[in-house]
Amino acid sequence: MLRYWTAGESHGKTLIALVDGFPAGVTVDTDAIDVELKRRQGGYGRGGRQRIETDKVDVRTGIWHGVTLGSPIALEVVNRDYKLERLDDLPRPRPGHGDLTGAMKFLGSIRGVLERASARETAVRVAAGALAKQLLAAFEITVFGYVTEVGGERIEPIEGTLDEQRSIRDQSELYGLNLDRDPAIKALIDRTGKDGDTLGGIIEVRVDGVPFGLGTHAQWDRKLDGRLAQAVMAVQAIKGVEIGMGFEAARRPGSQVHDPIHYDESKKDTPNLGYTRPSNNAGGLEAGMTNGQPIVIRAAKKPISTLAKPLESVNLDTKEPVEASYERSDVCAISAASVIVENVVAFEIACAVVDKFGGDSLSEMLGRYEMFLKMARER
Ligand code: EPS
Repeated sequence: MLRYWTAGESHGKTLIALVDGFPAGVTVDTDAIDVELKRRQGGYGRGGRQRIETDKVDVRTGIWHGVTLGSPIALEVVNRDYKLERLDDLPRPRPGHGDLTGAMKFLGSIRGVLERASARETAVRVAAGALAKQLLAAFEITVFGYVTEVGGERIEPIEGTLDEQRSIRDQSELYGLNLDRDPAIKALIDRTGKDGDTLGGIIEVRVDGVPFGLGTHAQWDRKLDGRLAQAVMAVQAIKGVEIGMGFEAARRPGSQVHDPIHYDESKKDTPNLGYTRPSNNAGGLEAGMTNGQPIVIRAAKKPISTLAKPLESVNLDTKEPVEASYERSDVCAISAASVIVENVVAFEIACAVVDKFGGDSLSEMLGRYEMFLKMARER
């Protein structure tokens, strides 16, 4: 069973992800993890913190000569802006953050909760996901995330191969797939920032190369759609998750929702084993299991809750009305969120691959994977 936990506060000494159950024999490329960390720090509309930090991963345990051992892997990203001991409590809770809820739940300070609730923690979730991608690469599974909406403005993705789309995304300061839309949306982010306000948006993640049978229908907590929804919803500020056609499927008759099943002998050596579908409204998942089609998952992110022009709040000591506190923050972090969601999805897919083809080492897993494909083709 592959899993991970994180530790660390936004302005604490360090951030750590502890990855357990990762198979032996995977060559770890830390530069590739750092590329993802850098992408997470970027995107148009980010705040001053990203000029202080240069996030880099340090693989502290679980590798030898650059190869995983099958033992727990501790990933560390050190905070340059370590100042937690010098920070005071926050007096006035910000609507939308964990300030009020956390202070009540823990009968304590706001600072003690906000430091852990901050999206800074996602740096090590990205590190864990980027490590998981290196396992998925051995199975030729790719995970690709991009922004499709910012503050209600659509970025209609331009069609193309994965390489073409990746090249567009990596040129876009918004991490979208339509460079023509960027100037207007960047101007919107600028105007919003000047007004002391913030913006959210929508992210889409596509997983290609997925074989049949990841996840299972047999028990509710092992259905892969449920697992993915939990991982994505658990990213800071995500308020909605859709798979495939998502909410739109509720508005249509079944004949316009379900993907017909065809067979194309020439595709039998691909992950769909020849079972092609003219549409993919299911988003690659039926009965909690992958169906050989790409997984498509969308996430809705609310705007950052720290507003330079603060909302109404209450002083927790006097109960008097006050303006919410303001601390340095971002105007729009949707691009960063696309990197985070991409990587948490990658980790969940890697968990499902380990569940299905699990072994102690990558070579054993690959052997089982080949055997499964052969048996499924012959079924
Ligand atoms: C973040 C670092 C934080 C914020 C942001 C995400 O840095 P600081 O609080 O020092 O400015 O920019 O955190 C939040 C959005 C939040 O709500 O706490 C990061 O590295 O992603």
